[in-house]
Amino acid sequence: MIIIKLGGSLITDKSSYRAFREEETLRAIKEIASMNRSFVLVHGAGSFGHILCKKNNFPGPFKGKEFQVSRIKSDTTSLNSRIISMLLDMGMNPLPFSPFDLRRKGTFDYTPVLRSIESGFLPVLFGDIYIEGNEVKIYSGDSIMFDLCNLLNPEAAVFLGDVDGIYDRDPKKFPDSKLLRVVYNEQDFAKQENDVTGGMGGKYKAMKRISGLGIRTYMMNGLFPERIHGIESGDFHGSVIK
Ligand code: ATP
Ligand code: IP8
Repeated sequence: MIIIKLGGSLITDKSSYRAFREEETLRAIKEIASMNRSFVLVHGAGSFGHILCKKNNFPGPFKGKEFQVSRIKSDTTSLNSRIISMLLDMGMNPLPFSPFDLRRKGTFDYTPVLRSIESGFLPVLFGDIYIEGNEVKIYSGDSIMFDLCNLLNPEAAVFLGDVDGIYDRDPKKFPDSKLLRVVYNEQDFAKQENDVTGGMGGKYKAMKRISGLGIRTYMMNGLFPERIHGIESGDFHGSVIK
């Protein structure tokens, strides 16, 4: 089994509210399915989550902002529904799971996700908001990736984004930045606008924890989804996290 995260930067335009990148998402999903391996999917919220969370100062108290909470929840769910529809059109058996619904007694209970795998379904989890007391909290797809890797011990964890892998500096800001094939430690992870879960820095922390479990962990460019086949041959274009 492999666990794959479709990053919000791949499936949406993070600078534009609720801009779904339909073609790119479909290409990535088709390529993943063509590997003929069992897999679990996770996706980020992209511009269906980060923009309004930032605008409303979430995570944080929601009193007086109940409408905005409902709006964000509806947006993240609608992004997930689009992905679920694509998988249905491909004849697969997807089931959606949000941290919002999995939260129990101060932790996330993944029992329904595990049961769904045993019963032959394809779980599709996603970064989302959830409510605890008077506060809105956020659980990112990157944290979900760690939790699932810990529970399922997959052969590999693959993060797909809109850049080739991890560079020594943000490749979008510094064209001369260098792609690192093997990443041993933190790099210069520029703080991103429109991101409430730590951007590449937050992702790196999650990836490092996954690799610490002894699971092969990759960051690759989902805009060139055919590259994912390289993880089987070892001849891949992207970064591996050590
Ligand atoms: P989401 O959290 O919405 O799911 P994502 O998982 O696709 O999004 P982002 O948090 O948007 O990932 O992080 C990816 C972005 O990080 C890239 O688009 C890139 O511009 C930026 N970035 C910053 N520093 C680096 C770096 N050193 N190497 C690679 N990318 C970097
Ligand atoms: O996009 C964040 O999840 P991520 C979820 O995986 C929200 O970081 C609601 C911003």
